[in-house]
Amino acid sequence: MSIFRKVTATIALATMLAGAATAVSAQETLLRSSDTHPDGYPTVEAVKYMGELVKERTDGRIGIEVYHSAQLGEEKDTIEQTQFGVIDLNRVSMGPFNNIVEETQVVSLPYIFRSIDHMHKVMDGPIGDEILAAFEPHDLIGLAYYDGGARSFYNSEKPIKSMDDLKGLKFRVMQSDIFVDMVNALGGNATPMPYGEVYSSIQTGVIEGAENNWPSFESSKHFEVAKHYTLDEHLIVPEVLVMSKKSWEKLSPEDQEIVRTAAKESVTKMRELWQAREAESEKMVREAGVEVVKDIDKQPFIDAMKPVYEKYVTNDKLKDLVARIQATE
Ligand code: GTR
Repeated sequence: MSIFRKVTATIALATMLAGAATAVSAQETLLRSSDTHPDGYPTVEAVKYMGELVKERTDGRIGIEVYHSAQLGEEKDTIEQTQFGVIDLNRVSMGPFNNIVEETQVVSLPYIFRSIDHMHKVMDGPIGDEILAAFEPHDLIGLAYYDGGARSFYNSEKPIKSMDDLKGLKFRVMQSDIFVDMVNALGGNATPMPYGEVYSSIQTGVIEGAENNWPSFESSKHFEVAKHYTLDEHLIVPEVLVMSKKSWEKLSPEDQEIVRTAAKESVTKMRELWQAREAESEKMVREAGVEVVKDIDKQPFIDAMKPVYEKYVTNDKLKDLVARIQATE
């Protein structure tokens, strides 16, 4: 997006949201939360649940309205709007934060986590807290982490059974340089683009595929145009719920505590919903005739990531984080 279009979009969004931002009645504050996913998706439902908790605990003074289905824009743009305070809350993947909050690069590295359990142990502990705190200098308050499963490649052309099969195929990645280098290091060609453009780009042959987890592969309907899914699980990127620092500072310390606690409590709910949705999505996608390659030797993929680590894990802070994540049992 050009600067001019971005500014225009920001003004348009601010105008659209003005009024909704604050007063339903003189006392009520309605926080607007953005999500790229459709209604019913685990992240959307988890933030709604958090909203119920907040409403209950503030006797109806503060509520949350979730704008799902990318109604407020694509992730990269909504992050900027959240920094500006035009959007109050935002549920996003850590990937699009990579070029803003350096620490998020570490958890976006391919194969940094050995399993979902490993990711939970790290993000639920002091390392997770440290990364949440790293958002604040960038005008954002990190509230909680949600699950994003494991991301794997899918494409319209052929089953991928080894790294060789990725050669020459063009894959969409989230807008972060790490993912571009990741795909290139595996022998494919990477094209960063917003999530909302992926379906038509595969359909029209601009790209051959993309990569994502089961629920997103299903809910985005990408499986209709990409019939080959290989569970190489190259990324386990946590998702994060952030609040605009501007909106945060309008709340009293007591209300901040209520919001933070409710966000943390919504995590358990999210994980339950996520597990159920993963199973449902897998079933739906398999029934739609997608060919799934499950047994793939991941070692060559892991080995190929060495240059990506070398390029991004450059300073002492990031080296230390990587070492501590790897040492977490
Ligand atoms: C999903 C994630 C979204 C978005 C999307 C994408 O798994 O939940 O936040 O990042 O992937 O690929 O753009």
